[in-house]
Amino acid sequence: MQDLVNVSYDTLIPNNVDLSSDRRVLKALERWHPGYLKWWNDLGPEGFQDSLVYLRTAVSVDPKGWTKFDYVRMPEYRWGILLAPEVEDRRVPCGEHCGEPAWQEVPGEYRAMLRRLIVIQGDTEPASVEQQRHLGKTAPSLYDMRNLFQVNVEEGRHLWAMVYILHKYFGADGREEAEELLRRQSGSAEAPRMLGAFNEETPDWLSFFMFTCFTDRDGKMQLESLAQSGFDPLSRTCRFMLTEEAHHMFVGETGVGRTIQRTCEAMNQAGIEDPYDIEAVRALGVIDLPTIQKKLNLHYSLSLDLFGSEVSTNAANAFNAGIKGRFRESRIDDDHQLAEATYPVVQLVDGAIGLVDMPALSAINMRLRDDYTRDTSGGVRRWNTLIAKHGVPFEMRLPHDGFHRQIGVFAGANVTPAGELVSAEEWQARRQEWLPSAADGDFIVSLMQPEWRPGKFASWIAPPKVGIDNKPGDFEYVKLEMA
Ligand code: BYC
Repeated sequence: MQDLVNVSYDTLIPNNVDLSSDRRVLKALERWHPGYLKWWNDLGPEGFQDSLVYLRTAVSVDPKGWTKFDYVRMPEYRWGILLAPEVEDRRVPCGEHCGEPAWQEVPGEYRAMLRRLIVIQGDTEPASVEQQRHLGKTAPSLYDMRNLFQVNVEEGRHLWAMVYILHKYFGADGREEAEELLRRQSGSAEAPRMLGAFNEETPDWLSFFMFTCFTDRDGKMQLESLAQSGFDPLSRTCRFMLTEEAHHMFVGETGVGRTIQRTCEAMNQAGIEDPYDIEAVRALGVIDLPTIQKKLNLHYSLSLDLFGSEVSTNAANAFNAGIKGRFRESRIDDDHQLAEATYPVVQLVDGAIGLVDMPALSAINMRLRDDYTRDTSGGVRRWNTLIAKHGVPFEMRLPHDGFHRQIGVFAGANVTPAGELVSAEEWQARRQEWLPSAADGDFIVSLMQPEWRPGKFASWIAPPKVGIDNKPGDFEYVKLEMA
């Protein structure tokens, strides 16, 4: 019997699921592996595949010490299959089966629903790697380059996590779905990725930081919901993915924070007090705060779309079946069935935005989105503290939930970031006040000059407070020459 906490690294596919005694699944995964490597080489980080990168690899699922740092070439990264330890006597936490023993096999009646959720989750992981593949070339430091690659290899591992579940529990159609996950491509006209935000471009590093801050946080919320699943293998795999996800959001939040910090420092040094004096601020080689706010507006609104419609039968069915719970379901004090409960849902009524009480069961997506907004606002508060510390009169704000939406109640509505409904003409006329224009994009791209000397940072971003794995400031996180 294999050690189910520490990971076995003596097989081609490191794992803590005793793969060596599961010949069928091992074979299926070994057949999938070359296609995965081809995908990584073709659509993963462009260049740098021969560089030695200081990466963490999971060696255990013990939260106290699960990781090991070392120099690794990315194609040789040990992508493994790791499930959090089984919780003894775990029960279905919600819905009509609430309190029954959690399922160790796929319940037949929910097979299609489960497969769809797993495929959607799986689809986002390689999509983000594809979106970020050009960024290495313009990395503002070796520290940031390492963080990018760390995020990328772990998103690759999250794909493995979903593919394992598909192969192990979904037979021939699971294998087919696993192939499809390598076939679809972010931004492709013929076979795009499944969710909107994963077909957008990530043209610069500020977009990357916003993406890891806002879109990875949607990932966190969705994984938290799937970690509540009554289908235990899915719950366990998502629980471990969440351990890795925390670093991705750290990269995003501190990346935006360091960008803001550098802007404020440069303004202070030059004696510029007006944050809206955009030309003067840009002339300092930093990104002005109003443009950072526009990027925030874009990425936050794209990420809200990932929660689906506020009122959703799909979400109600998944909750009722016990295959997707609410955020921290097991800590909520109610009947976990939502038989009578209501939840306030945003609606457009008679040309105005209002809240209407709806059956809570149908408002599961709305509730998760509200939890997300709360979770997100902490980061924005920290950025504002930083700005205030520099004495710059500016505050970052999350835009209204109705701003710039494609999915749900607000799809197609003309809502300003402040939450006012305006005419389509007015919205279009003011669009460039709220969302990055082509010229804003060009300016940001013009700043994306690589800085690859150890310990040095590009003009527009401040160094981090501490290094990764407590390494000193001039640590060589990526060895660019072939070793
Ligand atoms: N784009 O009832 P509805 C991450 C479709 S991120 C396109 O409103 P439902 C990560 C929907 O599929 C987390 N289509 O929504 C982050 C449905 O179509 P069908 C990824 C959309 O089903 C960074 C129809 O509209 N994980 O991990 O309740 C880096 C009506 O659906 C969209 C998950 O999302 C959209 N935005 O909820 C790396 C978890 N929204 O089936 C990774 C799994 C809706 O009628 N997925 N539609 O043809 C789910 O839980 C749900 O499917 C959704 C949608 C939350 C996505």
